[in-house]
Amino acid sequence: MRWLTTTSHSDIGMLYFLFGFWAAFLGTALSMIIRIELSHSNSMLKSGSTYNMVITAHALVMIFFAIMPILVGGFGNWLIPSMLSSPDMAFPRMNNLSFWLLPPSLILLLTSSLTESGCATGWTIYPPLSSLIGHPSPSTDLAILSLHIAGVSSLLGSMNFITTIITLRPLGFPMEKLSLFLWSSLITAFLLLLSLPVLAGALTMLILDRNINTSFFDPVGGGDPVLFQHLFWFFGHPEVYILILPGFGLISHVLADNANKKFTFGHLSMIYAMAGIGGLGFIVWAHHMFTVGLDVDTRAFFTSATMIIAIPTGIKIFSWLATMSGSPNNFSISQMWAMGFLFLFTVGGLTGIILSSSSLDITLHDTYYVVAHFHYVLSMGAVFSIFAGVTHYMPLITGLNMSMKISLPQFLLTFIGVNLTFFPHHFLGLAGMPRRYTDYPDSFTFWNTISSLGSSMSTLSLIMFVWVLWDIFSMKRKTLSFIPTSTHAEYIMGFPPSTHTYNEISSLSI
Ligand code: HAS
Ligand code: CU
Repeated sequence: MRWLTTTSHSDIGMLYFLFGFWAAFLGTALSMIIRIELSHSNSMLKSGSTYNMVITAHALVMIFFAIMPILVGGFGNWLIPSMLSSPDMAFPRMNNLSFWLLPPSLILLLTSSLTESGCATGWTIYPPLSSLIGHPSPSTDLAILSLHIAGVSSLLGSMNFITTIITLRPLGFPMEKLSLFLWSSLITAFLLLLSLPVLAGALTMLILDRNINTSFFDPVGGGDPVLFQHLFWFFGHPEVYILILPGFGLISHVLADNANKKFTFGHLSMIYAMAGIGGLGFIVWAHHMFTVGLDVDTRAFFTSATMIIAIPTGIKIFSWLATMSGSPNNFSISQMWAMGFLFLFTVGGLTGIILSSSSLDITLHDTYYVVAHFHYVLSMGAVFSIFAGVTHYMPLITGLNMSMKISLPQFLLTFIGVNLTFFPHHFLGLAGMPRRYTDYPDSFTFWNTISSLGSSMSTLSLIMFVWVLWDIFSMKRKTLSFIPTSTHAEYIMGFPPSTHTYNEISSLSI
């Protein structure tokens, strides 16, 4: 029962971790269905719609129930109060509510998949496919309600994060000296706060179109389906930066700690770079819509605005490299994950730049090239940053050390697995293989088989991670003390521990 009512940030952080890891397994199981289906030509699944139901569930589970809960909820709750030296979050009870909205939301999504033929719209839920005409069963309504609830959970969390970071700093502590994970969480929270209401608006209009005969997205009644795409991507593009920014924060700490430095190279420019990525993230959404018939000036604008994001991102990549140079590094397991992140995220970022060119995107849109791009930035960017964070902060969270003997092969297996899975997608995309189909011409068989082989390796590596965890808890190699150099506010600045008292904190809570 304690778990239901807890207001402690570390308990809630642990709940987020457990929930997120469970969902990651679910998402991986769904991805195995996808890769088994695509391991050879011809179809094993009953229909293309069943296949699309699986890819929809895979994407939504991974984005909303695995990566966001782990990176924002789990690491946010563990690290924000400890980096601020404050005893808890600003609104501890609201924190509890944020977490407990997630299980009902996930249950709604799973119920949706089990209802009639499921919601086969893709995570983008474009009408008219998601309208009554494309999806008459209530499964789509259930999926929309699930997203609504997950959105409320994230909105409550983001208000809590913003209030905590701004108001619970040690007295007089300058904002620009806050650690980079705090900054990444603050900017992520603002992105959530500004983008989620737009998604909620679009979802509400869709549910009204489906149920009470409005026609926001139906041309027959004067509506426009392209309006949905604008609203969705006004949320959707900032969302992809929501998925990666907390990972950026973690990578900064892992690299600085392993290089025995107090700060990441260019601390202030790293803050501006993250703010720049967050801000620009709001004016590039139509790069997902180059094929809907935008006029040439609009396409020129969205191409240029998107390309400019390479600048702040480049500042981050080169500052991380500079952080590593100049002092002996501790090549720990967390450093391996962080270095893997640097290389693979850059590969994914560069294919993003290629896609941002509207002329190239006309042919590449909705092909496997896009699938390759976003898995390099997500499965290898966001996921590697999670592993870097988990392996780095394991001693802080559990007081126990990890064994390099098992975790190094686990890292190598993942590294080889994900690259074998997703690198061939570039070739398939360039050859014209479209997304969201169950079958393909025989000439695409070779790279698809390699990709399915790679995905079996990365699934094995996830199972191996359970062994890593088992080893940690059964061997009980205790750490004597663990104060990562870049983690504690007072340690960095020589500030006394937080001057806030517990009473002040609880008077803030709702
Ligand atoms: Fe993306 C589609 C463009 C970053 C996630 N992206 C997606 C989708 C997802 C996603 C999930 O313009 C698919 C959505 C769907 O279901 O349809 N993306 C970019 C660009 C960046 C970018 C320009 N994406 C991300 C991140 C994600 C993510 C981060 C999640 C974690 N993305 C696109 C476009 C599409 C797209 C198109 C639509 C495609 C379509 O047709 O559907 C940038 O933020 C990346 C910046 C990073 C780098 C690497 C490091 C920088 C260095 C500095 C030097 C580089 C320079 C560039 C100066 C650029 C090292 C030189 C250029 C050369 C070619 C050498
Ligand atoms: Cu985008």
